[in-house]
Amino acid sequence: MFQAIDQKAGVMASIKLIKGDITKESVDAIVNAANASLMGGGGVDGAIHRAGGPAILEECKAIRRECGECPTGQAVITTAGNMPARKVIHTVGPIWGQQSPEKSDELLANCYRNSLSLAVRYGLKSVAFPNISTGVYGFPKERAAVVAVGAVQAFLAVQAEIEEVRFLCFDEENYQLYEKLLG
Ligand code: AR6
Repeated sequence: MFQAIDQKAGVMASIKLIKGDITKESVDAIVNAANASLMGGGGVDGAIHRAGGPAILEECKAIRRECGECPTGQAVITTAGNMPARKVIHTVGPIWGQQSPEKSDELLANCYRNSLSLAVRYGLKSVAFPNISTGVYGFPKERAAVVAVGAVQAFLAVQAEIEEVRFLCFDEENYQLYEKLLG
C-alpha cells in the first residue's frame, strides 16, 4: 500500500496497486474506460457491462438522451448493477495519435481528475481505476502510468473526501510499471 498526504485534513488517503479484474472490486465506485457513445464495447468496458448486467446500459442510454455523447476526458455515473461496487463512473480516454502527445496527456489526466471529482460529488470514498486508454486506444503504457499516478496523487493531496484509490492492472506489464512508480 502506498499513501498520499492530505494536506487540508491531515489524514492519509491510500493508493493500492492490485493485479486483477476490476469487476470483482468491492469499492464505492469502479471506473470504466468507455467510449463517447457510452453504449458499451470491448476490453474493460465489455467486462463491466457483462458483469453488471443490463441496468448499466439502461442508465447510459438515459444519460445519452439527456446529455448526448461523453466528451474525451469527461465522466458520467451509473449503477454498478450486479457487481460488488456501488457505482460505475464511465470516463472516455483519449485515442493515442488523434492529438499531440501533450494534449493526450492532459485529456488522460482529466479522466482521472473528473472521475474523482464525480466520486466526491456523490459521496463515494473508494474508487478503483483500470489503466485507461492503454488497450484499444493505444496510449503508451509507461506514459499513461506516469500521467495516471501523477493526476491521482495531485488530486489526493488537496482533498479530504476520497479515502482510497485502487489501480487495477489487468496485465503484468502495467502492474510492473505502476509498482515501479508507486514503490
Ligand atoms: N479489469 C481491469 N482491467 C481490464 C479488464 C478488467 N476486467 N479488461 C481489460 N482491462 P481497454 P481503452 C484493461 O481496451 O484502451 C472499449 O471497446 C486492459 O488490459 O478496455 O481505454 C471501449 O468501449 C487495458 O490495460 O480500454 C472503447 O471503445 C485497460 O483495461 C475502448 O475500448 C484499458 O483497455 C477504450 O479503449
